[in-house]
Amino acid sequence: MRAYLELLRDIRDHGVDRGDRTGTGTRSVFGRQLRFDLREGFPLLTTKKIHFKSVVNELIWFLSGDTNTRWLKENGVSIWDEWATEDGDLGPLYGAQWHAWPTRDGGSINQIDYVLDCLRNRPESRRILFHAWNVEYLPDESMTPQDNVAAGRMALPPCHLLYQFYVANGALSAQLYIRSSDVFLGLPFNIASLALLTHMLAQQADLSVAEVIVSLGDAHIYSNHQRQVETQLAREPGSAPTLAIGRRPDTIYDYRFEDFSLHDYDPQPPIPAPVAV
Ligand code: DHF
Ligand code: TMP
Repeated sequence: MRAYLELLRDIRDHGVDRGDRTGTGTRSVFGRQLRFDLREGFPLLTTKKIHFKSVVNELIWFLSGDTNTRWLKENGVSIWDEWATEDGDLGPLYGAQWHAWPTRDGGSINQIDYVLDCLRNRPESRRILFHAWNVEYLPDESMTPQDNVAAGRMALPPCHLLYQFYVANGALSAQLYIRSSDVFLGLPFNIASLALLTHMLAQQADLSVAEVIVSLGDAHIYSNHQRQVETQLAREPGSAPTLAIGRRPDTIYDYRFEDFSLHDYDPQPPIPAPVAV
């Protein structure tokens, strides 16, 4: 995860100060790429403790097609609470678009099934991807997340948008485009989630794993994360943990938190930071 710490330093030292939608203020750079080799370990930050349970359960929740925070809450995850309605509703965001992209005839397309079909039957395809940027359901920027949900739109437009996969020598790689990246708070989750998804798809398609790559559009540090960034940069990274998956579920939709275990994850203490809503 040294590349992650270098990105924080790059933004701190070379970024441009800009206003943003939340009114918090950011320092940002545009267009960066980070690569992690999954054969060298699982890319989870060691310079602060990451709540791995939130990463796993959020991904299981996305894959199930769920867009209500109820199941997340029941499973100890609160990272989506600020954007949900009182009923826990978030509108048709990630889960809906991944699992059930709406079609003109009133049906839906499961993009995850499509990806698995490609990995199993056409691994050399250059079309193995899924996308969440469904323009018809994007929020109206002049409205609150909750009012957008009430109007049938997403609470927040997707940040991690486009997932593409590549198979060579029986090993799976993945690249994710993130249009807007909260580098201190969101990015460690996004990297870990991409790595986890790659391990799950590889297991389901009988492949080994290779690299994960994140490509960032607007990569920013919020002005109220500056102190936390300095704390983190003063810490020395430890070695990467490894991920073990305890069984092979029948389908990509049957994973549970208990199926995953991290070995040798010995992080430094958490660094709390406010999330810009
Ligand atoms: N908005 C903003 N401004 N930044 C985000 O990263 C973000 N992420 C969203 C939704 N909206 C967002 C969904 N993902 C946290 C992590 C990921 C996430 C939302 C929030 C977070 O608060 N992380 C804390 C504690 C996590 C926990 O204990 O479960 C952290 O310290 O990592
Ligand atoms: P925006 O829609 O104005 O770009 O605000 C979204 C914020 O959320 C932005 O700071 C990026 C951050 N974000 C992540 O970094 N990763 C995520 O997975 C999500 C959902 C949001």
